[in-house]
Amino acid sequence: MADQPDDGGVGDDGDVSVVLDTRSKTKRPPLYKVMILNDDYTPMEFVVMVLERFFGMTHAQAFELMLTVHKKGVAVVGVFSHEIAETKVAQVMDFARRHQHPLQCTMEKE
Ligand code: TYC
Repeated sequence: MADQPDDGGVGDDGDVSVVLDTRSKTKRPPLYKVMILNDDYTPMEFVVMVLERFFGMTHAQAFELMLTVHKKGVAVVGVFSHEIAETKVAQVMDFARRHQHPLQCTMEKE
């Protein structure tokens, strides 16, 4: 009885049956850290404005994070899906360029 060779999911009627594994192999989409980098020229107030405008921070939060970047060189300003992260980076880079500041914003897979 148990000695029949495995039909590989193809029964007598030729239909292919597959056992679907419904356990939690659902992949969450990868998240991306958006970071801003320190430089010697972008005014502190401009960085604060960027953090308020594009990352929804209060003035106090923005000022504190700006100081962290100023002192440490870089900081994560938020974590987003790939599409949102790309949009944030583009918005910041465009805003900085239009104001002729060298502020850099990058993203990195978490
Ligand atoms: N270092 C700049 C200055 O002294 C301020 C600054 C902070 C620039 C954060 C960029 O991401 C930055 N004017």
